[in-house]
Amino acid sequence: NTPDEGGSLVLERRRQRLQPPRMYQVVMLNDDFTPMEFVIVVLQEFFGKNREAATQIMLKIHLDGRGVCGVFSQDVAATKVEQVHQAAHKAGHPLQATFEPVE
Ligand code: NFA
Repeated sequence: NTPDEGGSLVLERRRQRLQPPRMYQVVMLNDDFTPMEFVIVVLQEFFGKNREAATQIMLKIHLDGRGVCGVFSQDVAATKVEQVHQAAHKAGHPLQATFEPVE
């Protein structure tokens, strides 16, 4: 390695060490069957939203096709998605959620 490459490697390692953990947004998808009230309750129970915020997010999903429910570390985001799927399946609704990295 040239001295210049060695310097770049040090800078790269410093940059990587300083990165905060990647965050993931849980995205809920619209469908034609899940009742609006069920979505509002899910947003309150699993995402800590109050009634007003939950209603706004639900309507955003209804109108735009998708909406962000919250931003979490990867393991927490995966758990939230699983909780939504379990609650929806138990109630017989097709409500879907997924998570994706922010940025
Ligand atoms: N589109 C659903 C309805 O009209 C409501 C809904 C909103 C479903 C957000 C899923 C997500 N009953």
